[in-house]
Amino acid sequence: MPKSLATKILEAHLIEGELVPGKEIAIKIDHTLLQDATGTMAMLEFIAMGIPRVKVDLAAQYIDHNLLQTDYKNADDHAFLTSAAMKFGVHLSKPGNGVSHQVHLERFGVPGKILLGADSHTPTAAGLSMIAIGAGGLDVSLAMAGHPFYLPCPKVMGVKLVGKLPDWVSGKDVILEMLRRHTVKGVVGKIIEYFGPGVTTLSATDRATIGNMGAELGATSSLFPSDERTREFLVSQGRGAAWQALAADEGATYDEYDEIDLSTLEPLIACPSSPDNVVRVAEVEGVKVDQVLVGSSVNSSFRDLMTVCRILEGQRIAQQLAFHINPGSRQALENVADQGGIVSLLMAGATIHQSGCLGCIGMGQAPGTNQVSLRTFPRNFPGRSGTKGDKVYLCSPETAAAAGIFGVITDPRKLGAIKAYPAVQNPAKYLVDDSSIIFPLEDTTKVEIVTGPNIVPFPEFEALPDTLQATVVLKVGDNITTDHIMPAGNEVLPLRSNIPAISEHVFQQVDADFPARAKAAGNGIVVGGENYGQGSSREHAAIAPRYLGIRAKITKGFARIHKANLVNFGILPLIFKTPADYDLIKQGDTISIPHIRRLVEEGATEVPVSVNGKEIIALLDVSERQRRELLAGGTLNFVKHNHS
Ligand code: MIC
Repeated sequence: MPKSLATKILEAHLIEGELVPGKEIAIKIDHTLLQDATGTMAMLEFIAMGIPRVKVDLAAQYIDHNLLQTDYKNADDHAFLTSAAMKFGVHLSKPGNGVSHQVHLERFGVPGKILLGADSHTPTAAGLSMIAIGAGGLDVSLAMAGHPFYLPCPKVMGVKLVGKLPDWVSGKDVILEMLRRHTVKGVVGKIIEYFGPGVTTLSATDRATIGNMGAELGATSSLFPSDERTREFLVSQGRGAAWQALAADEGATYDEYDEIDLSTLEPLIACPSSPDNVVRVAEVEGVKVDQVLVGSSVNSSFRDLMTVCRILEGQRIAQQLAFHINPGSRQALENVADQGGIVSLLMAGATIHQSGCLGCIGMGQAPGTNQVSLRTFPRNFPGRSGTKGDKVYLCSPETAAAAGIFGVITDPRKLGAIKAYPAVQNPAKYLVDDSSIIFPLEDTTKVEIVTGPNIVPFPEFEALPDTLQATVVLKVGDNITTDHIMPAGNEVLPLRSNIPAISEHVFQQVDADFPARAKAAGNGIVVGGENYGQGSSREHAAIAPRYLGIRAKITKGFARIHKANLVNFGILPLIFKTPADYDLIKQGDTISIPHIRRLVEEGATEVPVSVNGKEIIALLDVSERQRRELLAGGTLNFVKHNHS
């Protein structure tokens, strides 16, 4: 039977299970990716496993998130990560070298391999035909130690691309169209495989943009064939030998289908405050813009930056508007400089920052009160910019540049009156400079791991009790993001290796009293709506609530990575069997889950829960392996007990 490309790559990596959608499978991981915000904890977890050297083909540690050094904390973490990477055979990309996803695409990605990254935007590597999956730090550290990665086998959704993008429309508009159609929860549990004649019209970096924001659809991963455009990109990086042709078999069928005619797409924009709140740019024209940010984890490649340079060439940024560039990598910036783009940016009045995530996770660049900010970033969840009540729009580099010139949201096609569409191509041969990467050492015996006071020991967590009595500490609605649960930003991110300290910020924006209430309750439960925990891969959104005593979450549904993280740290991920039962529970209620230990042990998928004297049924949809981890109080306890 003809197979999809996703099926072929998964089959080649399958270690346990069968490729039956929804059933747990274990796959071999070829590459791992850590960034610094998730990486300190993941590296500590790796160290705790006592393995002398990573056991994957290629492991990379990037320093791209916590770049502001307002005190010793981030600098301490950078020193720790550098020393640990050198000790364990991990490639280390230094601060300022770029965003993990962009650098991995440029320097390390290999078609047909599987990449596991402790960052939800890891699927950017779709641009190079990799199955790249975001996961919690613990799952990535286990992969570094040579363990397989467990996940529910995804369905494969085939999206046929036909036609060619019109001028002033680019990769960002394709993924915004997907978000308009499918919403932030529409693709949970699926890999999106793009195919069809339109694929060859998209460069590797446009494909990377589309892969990156597949995370916003809830997709497990996104995938493109490896074709001439893939080869062209690898050759331009001096890595042509890594290329191989990969495609679905002729006549392959998919679990679900969609089709996009690229030639009919228009410039699109995601309005505040969700990536799926998508409209045509033309519909919101005229909104006054205060800030424009181009770059960070998506739309920060050479093509994206150079497009902005060419549009701004000979123009001036509108007065009272701040226009910032966050290059995706040092390499992208060097190549833009090489082709004269920097002068255009500077003369237009743009500000150029170091390569990194920066404002995308609230590491600086927060907008002012009531200000409108247009960003080429992947996310605009409420408050994520660092400003409460923020008004953040997501758009393409073309739309960002148009707003920069006109000072208001403007359909970039109107720029056609000023100049021809630049239609920037990636260089045939990039300037390549790997001097900001520390490559693995052969002999690591002399490397000492450096830790500072910012790194505090990981807390002990208890095993699952026989019966759980707990208070509903918080009830929230649909689409709660991990940014709601565990905010990022300049104040909180430096606490990622200090669980007691970071836990004081849990649900900070939703309900500032949450930490105190949860601690006072002893055992706590959080009740949520659909797609609970969407967004980032940060395992701190599970560890910190667990530290505060949260033992179960009962929701109408979970996002994939967050659910796995909950199990990893011993929190029961329960789902209302009857969604209307959500209405029976209110904050402050006492809930009892009798004999929960026995039920988990016996493999029960339906768990009776007593709420105010009434019994409701919650579903526990976890694998055998996850049951053992839940019983132990989390994966670390499970691993410790099974190795002692
Ligand atoms: C994000 O974009 O939300 C982040 C910050 O990159 C996270 C990772 C983290 O919280 O450290 C992600 O996407 O997984």
